[in-house]
Amino acid sequence: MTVSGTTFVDVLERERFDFFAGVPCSLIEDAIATLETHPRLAYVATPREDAAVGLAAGAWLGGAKPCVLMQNSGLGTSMNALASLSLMYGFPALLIVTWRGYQGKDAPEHILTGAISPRLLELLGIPHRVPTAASFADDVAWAAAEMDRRMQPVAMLVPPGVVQTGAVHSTRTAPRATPAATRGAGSDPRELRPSLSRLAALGAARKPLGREPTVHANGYICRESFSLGDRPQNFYMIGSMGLASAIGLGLALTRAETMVVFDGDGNLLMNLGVLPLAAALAPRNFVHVVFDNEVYGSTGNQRSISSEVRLDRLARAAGYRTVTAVTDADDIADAVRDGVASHGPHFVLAKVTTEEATVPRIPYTPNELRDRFRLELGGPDMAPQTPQRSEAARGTRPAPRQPS
Ligand SMILES: Cc1ncc(C[n+]2csc(CCOP(=O)(O)OP(=O)(O)O)c2C)c(N)n1
Repeated sequence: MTVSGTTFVDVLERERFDFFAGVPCSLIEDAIATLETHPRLAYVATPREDAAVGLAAGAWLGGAKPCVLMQNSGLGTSMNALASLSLMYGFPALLIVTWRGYQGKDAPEHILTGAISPRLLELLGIPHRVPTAASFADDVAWAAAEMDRRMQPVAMLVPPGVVQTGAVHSTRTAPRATPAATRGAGSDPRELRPSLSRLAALGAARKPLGREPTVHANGYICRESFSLGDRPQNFYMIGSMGLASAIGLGLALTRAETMVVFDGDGNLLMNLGVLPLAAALAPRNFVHVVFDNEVYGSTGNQRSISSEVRLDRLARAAGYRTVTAVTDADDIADAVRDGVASHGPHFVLAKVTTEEATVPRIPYTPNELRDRFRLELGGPDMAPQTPQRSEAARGTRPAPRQPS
């Protein structure tokens, strides 16, 4: 027995929750898909989980009864917002936290967080229950009463298998009411119409690459790229959503060769501050490619706000040296080729469809991924190379750390 996405939302509505915000997790994809198309309730897709905690505080002040939906990885992201906002002021909210890494069984990136999730909530002083499908409605009723009684957030730590998945695909199948690029403040009347799948776009972006180290954002970007052919210069992130660009930037600042990042729209939005950071530091050897399908594809195609906002315009405003927005295989390959061959930082927005290939998981352990990538860069004893930096960045950056 599982709680269907519809029942999940009905139970929350019965307890008068009327404001929903968060970052998706595949364990509750049906519940989010139900919320996305709900006639009365709104779901706000926030770039990060702590932003959802902030929105919930504002919504409560505004008279709403807020619910924040997140994966337990997002609990880490939200620590400060919970401690110095929700708990300090006393803002009630229901936190629906999915429990990846439950009982130590999951992909490597979830194991540690899974093991400490209940303790993290205890340390914060956030009461929580672990619902079963049978107890779900009672547990929501308890949480709703408890958060108002205590005037603080209360959590439900939801293990896999409690909420049904795979039965509702709102964004995947629902046509848009209006074309993405005609809506929202950052829209462009000359719409970028994606025709390529992410897999095809990855293939095009990889074509001009030789030995350039390439950091891949987590989720299907890694897996689809791996399926096109593994290379030791590929660093696959199997966790740490949002940080591929920061890792690439760290590499570009400490090495001479061109560093490529294959990012996703959800990943970039989670760490949007990297755009002004890259522009301000201005490493010449940084090529930032974003495969923008306007959804969180890896967790079930929940819509991301990049359907409303042009990420290339944000990069241009931030000050990347070149910014290109492309939809076609040849244009993607050309943009990456030009990026590798000329001084950056470069930003390439590749608009892609939501199509997803059936591809295997990355077969390497995190340590294997780390070691083979570092070996490819010259091994554990490698000396730092003189990085190519812009004039603007000179003098603002500490010297590269000596290897220990
Ligand atoms: C902090 C955190 N929150 C949520 C997740 C769950 N998660 C894994 S991949 C992913 C979607 C990534 O979206 P995007 O970068 O747009 O790439 P796509 O899958 O669409 O290609 C999400 C939400 C996570 N891993 N970490």
